[in-house]
Amino acid sequence: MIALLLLSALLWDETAAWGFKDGVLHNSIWLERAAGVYHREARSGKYRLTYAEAKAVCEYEGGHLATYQQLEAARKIGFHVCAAGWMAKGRVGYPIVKAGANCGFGKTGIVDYGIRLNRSERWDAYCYNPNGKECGGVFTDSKHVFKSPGYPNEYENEQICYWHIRVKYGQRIQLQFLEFDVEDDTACMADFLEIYDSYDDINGFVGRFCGDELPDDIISTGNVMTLKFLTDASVTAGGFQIRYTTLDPARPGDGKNTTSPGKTNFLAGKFGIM
Ligand SMILES: [Ca+2]
Repeated sequence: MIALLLLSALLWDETAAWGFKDGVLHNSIWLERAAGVYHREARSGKYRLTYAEAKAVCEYEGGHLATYQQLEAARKIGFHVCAAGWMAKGRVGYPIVKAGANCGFGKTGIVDYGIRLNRSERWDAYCYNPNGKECGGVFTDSKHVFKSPGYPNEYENEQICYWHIRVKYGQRIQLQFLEFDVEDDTACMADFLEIYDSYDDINGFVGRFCGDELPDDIISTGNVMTLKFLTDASVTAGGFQIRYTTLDPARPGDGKNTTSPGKTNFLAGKFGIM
């Protein structure tokens, strides 16, 4: 009994460690997702999570570490990640859809490292949470409307959402803000939405937005974009709806005209991710 209490105290500590601290949300970052399974790595980078930390990462948002079967189900609908992560019961592996020389030893399937005896080894995490809040994810459709979690109700405190957009190679992404109301402060330190002209929240920073003024349209340079929404521990607001559509540069007029009243931020340069 005492051991159980100690264990739950330890787990609680681990979970709390992934919450807010000094006004900064220490959490892992959102990566790919399919069939309720998603891949997470520590904010400090790849292969930094012990088994207990990986468990805490998943449980922080109401999920748990994915089982081998759940990872395989996700793989079957296209979940392909070239990074080993913890699964349930201390197993480590990663899902490969497309065989490649640099990843998965040229095979497809779950690359299985087996059940690890040393739970202090550091890997990424594969979480399972089919009922997760509509907060983040990977989108490949030609258009979609993102809503802040809970919209049209106010968003909650201590949220962190990553929306990654990846459209066809050669296409660009146009973001149009339909509704926008995020707790206002001078430097957008409390709650904010950040836009990145890349597939992560490190490169291609476009802007940080808060308040209730509708930002201008934003058009990507390439076929990927990332939106990151982060809220602090107090004061919420109405939230937002943002529509993205794809632009095909080959089609005359696309990328030039805009249906929005504001000016369009056409990002310079061009790159793509297949
Ligand atoms: Ca707030």
